Amino acid sequence: MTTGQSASRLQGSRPSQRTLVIIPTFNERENLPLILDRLHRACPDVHVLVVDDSSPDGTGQLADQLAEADPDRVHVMHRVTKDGLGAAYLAGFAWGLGRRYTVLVEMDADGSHAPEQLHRLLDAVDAGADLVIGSRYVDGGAVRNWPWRRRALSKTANTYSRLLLGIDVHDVTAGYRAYRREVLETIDLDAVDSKGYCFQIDLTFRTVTNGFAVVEVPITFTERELGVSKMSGSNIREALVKVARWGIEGRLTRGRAVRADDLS
Ligand SMILES: Nc1nc2c(ncn2[C@@H]2O[C@H](COP(=O)(O)OP(=O)(O)OP(=O)(O)O)[C@@H](O)[C@H]2O)c(=O)[nH]1
Ligand SMILES: [Mg+2]
Repeated sequence: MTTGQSASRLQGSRPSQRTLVIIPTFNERENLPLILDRLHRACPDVHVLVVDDSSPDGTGQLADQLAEADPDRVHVMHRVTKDGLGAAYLAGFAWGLGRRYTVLVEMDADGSHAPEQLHRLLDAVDAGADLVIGSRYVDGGAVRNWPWRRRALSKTANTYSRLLLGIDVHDVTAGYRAYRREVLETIDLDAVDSKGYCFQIDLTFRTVTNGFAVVEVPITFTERELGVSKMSGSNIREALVKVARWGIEGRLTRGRAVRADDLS
């Protein structure tokens, strides 16, 4: 008898054939139609889940209209209160894992994560990576239109996290990522309570310590042109305190972070 896995290998199927792109939104009315249009032009086969936290600007209702126009590919989750990026992604992961998606992607609504570069992440998953990070800080990666203060904050956060956690990932705070479903099924998502961009560090650390292969592929990150940032001082404090705690607890079983070329 043929197992499911060997059957899919025989048919030559790739994990990225069933990809869900999760887009959390809070007040992204101007950006949402643009990003969905770009995404489906670049990758017509991916499905999207918009996770909206009752945006006062009506992003949730607009998402419903977009889903009505494209019911197979566009889905919407409405949450009652604004509860941070981390909680929105956790809800989105649960939705995707409850369905048959094999790759779950994180993407911002504000255009910072170019849908035209999504294929780089998906190709690396298909080549065997468990988590692919769209990285600003590997060769070929770039940041466009960021003021020096944002650059400095991001670089400092990455150096701080790398040193304290002892993980060999160059862009640990990056929010453009693709997870193979097995990663999210394995790591203890119920224990994750990081809200802001610390969520990305938290999940990277858990992925690495569980021994999964993390690959960074270069992307060009572009500062948002429309709408306002939700980055706050409390986000930064949360990351500082938690990363220090994880580092000090020394609960590191060091996993292996590899670059794309290590897999080939
Ligand atoms: N559902 C939900 N989405 C959120 C929340 N906070 C931020 N987002 C979304 O998460 C994505 C990233 O948020 P941004 O405000 O761009 O934060 P950032 O990218 O860290 O900051 P910038 O660099 O200033 O853009 C965007 O799509 C936001 O709309 C939240 O509390 N709930
Ligand atoms: Mg942003």
